[in-house]
This record gives sequence, C-alpha cells and structure tokens, in this order.
Amino acid sequence: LLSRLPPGGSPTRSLPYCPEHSPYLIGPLTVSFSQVPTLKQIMEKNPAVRKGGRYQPMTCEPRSRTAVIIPHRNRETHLRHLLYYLHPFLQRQQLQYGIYVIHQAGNSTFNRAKLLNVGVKEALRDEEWDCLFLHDVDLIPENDHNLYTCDPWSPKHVSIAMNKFGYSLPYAQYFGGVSALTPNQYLKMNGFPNEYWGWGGEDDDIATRVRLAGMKISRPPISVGHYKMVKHKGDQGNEENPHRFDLLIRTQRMWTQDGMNSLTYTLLAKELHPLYTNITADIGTDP
Ligand code: BGN
Repeated sequence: LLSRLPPGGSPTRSLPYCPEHSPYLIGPLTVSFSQVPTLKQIMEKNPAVRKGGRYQPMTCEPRSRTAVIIPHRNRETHLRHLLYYLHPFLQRQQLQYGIYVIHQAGNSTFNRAKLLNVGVKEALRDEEWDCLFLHDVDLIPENDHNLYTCDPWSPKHVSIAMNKFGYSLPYAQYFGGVSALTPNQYLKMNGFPNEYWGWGGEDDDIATRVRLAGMKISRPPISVGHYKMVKHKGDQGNEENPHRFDLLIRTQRMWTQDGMNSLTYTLLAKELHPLYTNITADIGTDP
C-alpha cells in the first residue's frame, strides 16, 4: 500500500498501485474522422473527467501522472477529434492525467516549440507531473498499448508510424508529432527552442538537443506507435519557415542559451474547460 501525504495533511487515499498491465487495454483501435463529435457528446462519454480535463483512477494508485500538452490555433475540429479518442484512451491506461491546450494569441506566425515550452511551464505550476506528453493536435493514437508514460532513461518519441508516412519512420532522427519527456529530461536539454516561427525544423532541433544533452531517443515497437493524421492543408499563419536551415546549423551553439532559460511570454488566460485546461499566451511575433 502506498500513501501520498498532502503538505501538512493526512493521507487522502491509500490504494494499491494500478496493475502494470491495465486490464482495460484493447490494442489496435479504429479511428474515423467521418463525423466531428461535439464537446457535449465527448463530455457525456467521459463522465469521470473533471474540470480542466483532469482524471485519476478511483480504485488504484496510478503509475504515472501525465500532462498532455497540445499547441493550438484555429484547429477546433482537430481538437474535437483528438479529445474524443484521447480521453477514453488515457482512462483505459489507468493514468492520472491532465490535458492542456496551449493557444497562441494573435495572428503572428505559429510557433509550436515555444508553445510547448509555455505549456510545460504552466502545467508544472499546477502539479508535480511525472511525464510531459508533447502532442500535435492532428495526430490520433491508433493503439492503446502505446502507453502515455515516460521512459525514465530517455526522451521517448512515439508517433513513429503515421499513416501519412506509410506507417513507418520518415527518417532516423525524426522527432516530430508526439513525444514524451520527464520534467528532468525536459530541463536537462533546456526545453525546446523558442526561435522557430512557422512550419518545420523545430523537431529536428529538438532531436539534436536530446543528443547534445547526452541523452538518446527511445521508441516503442513500430506496431504500437501507429497514428492517424486528420487530413488538412498547410494552414495560414504556419507557412514553411525559410530560416530553418540556418537555425539548424546553430543548434549546437544555441541550445544552452535558447530554451526554457530564455522563455518569455504573457499569460492572457487560463480557463478550466470541462475537457481541457485552456492556456492562452502572447508569445510575441516573428522578428
Ligand atoms: C522534415 C522537417 C521536419 C518535419 C518532417 C516531416 C525540416 C528541416 C530541414 C533541414 N524538417 O523535413 O520539421 O517534421 O520533415 O514532415 O524542414
């Protein structure tokens, strides 16, 4: 038995750990985008989810407390598809979790990696999360044996078999889509770069940081890392970043200066929606 002592209080719960293999897992899942679920429908299917998109198992002590962090702007339908599949998926894994949507305010060029830094910073103010899942809004996991827990030894890349790449890794160093780091691993590599505005390259920078910080990328078996992407066109405000090649040459020089230790932004709102915590931040503009 295990008990977690709240500061200055007596244990609130004393429960056995959840089993190492959750009995609720199904394996391969059928993911379809033919209908867009409403938030109300998703809420009705997930009565145990609490305000802010939080959940914890009732009958056992979870083996991980996982924050799922989703950069977002103008992708409401993608978000609904993701929430529809992700809430039941995480509950079947018997995790304690919270879903954070990090919304970039304004119309300047999108900056995925900086939004992830903001999400990590804000999520860690709430809770001592064991594991940070950095998650694209348009990727739906297709196998619930893909556990949303961290590898204590290595940053983990999980979206390794996406339908758009024929269910295989597009190249050996690919680190885009969905990845999982412990707060320690995240801080050890100074988080993610803040200077990639627009599409592309930031994930390659992140992969290089993993190596420069003396770590290795770990991956689950390919069959478990299946993801289906919601089809979409390249979107306005996230055009290809023409500077990405120049930036990538400088990663080795920049990673200790640009990241969590240089992160600046203005928190505009933090709202506890029924299915997720919505963080709206002004992260500045493309120079
Ligand atoms: C790569 C992009 C990644 C993207 C993958 C998959 C760059 C940098 C070029 C040196 N990298 O080519 O950001 O996730 O394709 O689409 O553009």
